[in-house]
Amino acid sequence: METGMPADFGELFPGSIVSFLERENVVLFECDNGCALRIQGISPEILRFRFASEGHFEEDFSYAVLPEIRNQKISLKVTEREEGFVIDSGGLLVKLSREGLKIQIEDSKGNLLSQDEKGFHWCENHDFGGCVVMMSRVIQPHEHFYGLGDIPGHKNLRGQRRMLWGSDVYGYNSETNPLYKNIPFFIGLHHQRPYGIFFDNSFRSIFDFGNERPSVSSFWAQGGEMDFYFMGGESTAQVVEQYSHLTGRAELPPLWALGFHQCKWSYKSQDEVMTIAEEFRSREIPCDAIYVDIDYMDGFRCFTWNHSEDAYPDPKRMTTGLEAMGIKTVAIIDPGIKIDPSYSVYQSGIENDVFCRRMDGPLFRGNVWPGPCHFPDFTSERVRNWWSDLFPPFIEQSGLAGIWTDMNEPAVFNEEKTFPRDVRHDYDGHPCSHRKAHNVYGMQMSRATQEGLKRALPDKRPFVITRSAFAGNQRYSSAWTGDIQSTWEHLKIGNIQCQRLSLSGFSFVGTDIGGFSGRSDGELFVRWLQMGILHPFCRVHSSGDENDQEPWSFGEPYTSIAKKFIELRYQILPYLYTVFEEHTRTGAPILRSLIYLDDHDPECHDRAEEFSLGKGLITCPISKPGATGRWMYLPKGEWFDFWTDKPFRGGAELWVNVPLDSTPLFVRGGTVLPLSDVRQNSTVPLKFMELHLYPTEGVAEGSLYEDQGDGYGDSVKKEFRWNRGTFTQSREGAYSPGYHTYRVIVHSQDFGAKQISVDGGEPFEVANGQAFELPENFKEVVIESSP
Ligand code: MIG
Repeated sequence: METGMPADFGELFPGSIVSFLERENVVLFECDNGCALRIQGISPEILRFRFASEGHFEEDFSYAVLPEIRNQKISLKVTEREEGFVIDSGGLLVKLSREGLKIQIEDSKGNLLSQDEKGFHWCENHDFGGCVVMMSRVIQPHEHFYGLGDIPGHKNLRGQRRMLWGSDVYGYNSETNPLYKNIPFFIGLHHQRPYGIFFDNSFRSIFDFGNERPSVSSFWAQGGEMDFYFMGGESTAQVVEQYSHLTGRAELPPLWALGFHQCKWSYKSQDEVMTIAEEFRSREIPCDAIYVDIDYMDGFRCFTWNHSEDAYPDPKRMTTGLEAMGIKTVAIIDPGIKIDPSYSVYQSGIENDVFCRRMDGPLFRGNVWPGPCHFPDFTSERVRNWWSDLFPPFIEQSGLAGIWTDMNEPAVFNEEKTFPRDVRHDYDGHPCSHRKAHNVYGMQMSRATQEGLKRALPDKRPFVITRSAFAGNQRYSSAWTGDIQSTWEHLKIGNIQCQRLSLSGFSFVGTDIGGFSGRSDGELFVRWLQMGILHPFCRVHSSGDENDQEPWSFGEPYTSIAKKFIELRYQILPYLYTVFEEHTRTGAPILRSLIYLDDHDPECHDRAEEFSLGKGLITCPISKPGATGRWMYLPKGEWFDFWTDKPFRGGAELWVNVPLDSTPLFVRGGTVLPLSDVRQNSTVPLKFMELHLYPTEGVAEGSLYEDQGDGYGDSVKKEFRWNRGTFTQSREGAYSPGYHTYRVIVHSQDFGAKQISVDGGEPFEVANGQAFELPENFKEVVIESSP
């Protein structure tokens, strides 16, 4: 792997501290050899370290961390000692050595979190100027590492070395490195103490977790500043929330974006799309969106349609027809704009000078699907505006509801697979080369696209999906894991990638269900779908090279099983939506890795396949052919089998029998799980809402967020609490859903309702003690039970 080290690489180190200064809550240390270190407290649990080898700091700018967060400054208590300085933020304690600026970080109880090995060091970059900036730390006994975006391979990164340099990696595997996304954030965990490091640097970077030297973890980048945030917290969950505080939160997508989506490369004509849609409806398989891939375009010219009779003669007719069936249309857009003087987007791009240039001035040309192309510089606000303005007429003419941004690593069909390094970028007023802008290019494209959708459809919440991403990308779009292969191994890889992304602040993610390249079979498809319906983003996609991959493509029994699980997706939709809404406020991931659920439990450290959806549901996908069951681990606490209601004590491994038409699925004891009726798409009004109670020691709680599914109108947040037969609902917000009744189902053998009194009214008898109806607006219900 290219390490980014110059050939005559010589490491340089800080000297000894000669001055210390505190200004506006930032502390600055200078060394006798001219280097400088700034430490800033963003919050008691988040410290920012910036190191400048020649003492000059760059202008403070970041695509990942918003200025209002970056500029938070709490006061730090600094004490000078003989061997160095102690800096106390209230939550973290930094011990800085006078010689060599080495840092040791402890939590407020004095527990060691991080200890420098060489610490800050650098070498001069003779080819490009500036420095390769490096940091190395000692790996602590039994330390594990998690996070880092979409990296495949084992969930625990210990022993691995990974590069971040967004790349188009068709048919990648677990060794492939780098991948599409660039999220320089990881979590370390040792002695039951987690911490996080976010390296806010967009140059090509490398993270080594004991690969080169077993006892050292290090990270470095080919340029820019050594600028990182160190996060503490009581638990991995808190560290993840610190990171999400730094890099921002997702907006709530429209509800339809959480439905089932169908995609293929490509549905070649609007007739074919309509046939697929009709097939969904005639088979009564729910579906909320169908995607059109690059072949809808006229010669791959973005923002155009191939209007020939056998392609898409009338896209508006198609999208209107689909809309009438409750299906939205999402179209792909690539960054490459075909060089064609008769093409309006090209003309406008030239007139407005939006395309990236080589260092001496000529426009950069690269081949992609349309042939030679120019590429907008999405790192310029002016260019993003130009791009956003392309959407209103395009959306208006074609009736699209969402946009899929692909090839935005950016991918080019050349040897380097991307732009040459000398290509120039604006970087929002900090002009630079592609070396610095590469890793944020896809993020800025999805940002401009989200803004484009907001301009086109101001009353709707935007839906964008991206392939490449940088830290903070969750603010602009959802993501999928790229060109995954149709194999059992890749089902597992996709599972881990989604968990890793969620730990890295990016929860609205999913895989190409069934796999993208190669050939799935019915069993693999169904097993993959059983996982996919529990991912925040749920879309079947395939390259279409070898076979069709619609829910009915594999015949029986697969079609019926696929239908059953897509229906389950719709039943859990109110729950998923509620979890998503929480995610937008708190940053708590939607999809949760075992390590997030319980980092004190060593069983949760390395087990990779189990994950939960929100707090209440946990699964462990079947990832082997021919399996009729599997071992899985339930975290501590009580759990109920979703299918049989059988209770289990967590903190133990168990064998789950799951024939092809079932999947391991457990509900956490103490949950109130809202499930709705099955609809053919998410815009059909609900008939009823089921509230499934899974009491533990007589108590269960849950919430339900509802709104009209799109737009920015009223909403309601309901909190349910069940306590030994007393059931209360408190609500906030004016939205009132269309249904009037809750069906309450108590999943507890030792409870049987006899008489129910709603809001102090006359008690009435119930026939079935474990299932009864309540008015949607109840406040308090008292239930007399037997035995
Ligand atoms: O070079 O648009 O990952 O989902 O179907 C391939 C065609 C380009 C790669 C995407 C894939 C998409 C395909 N694209």
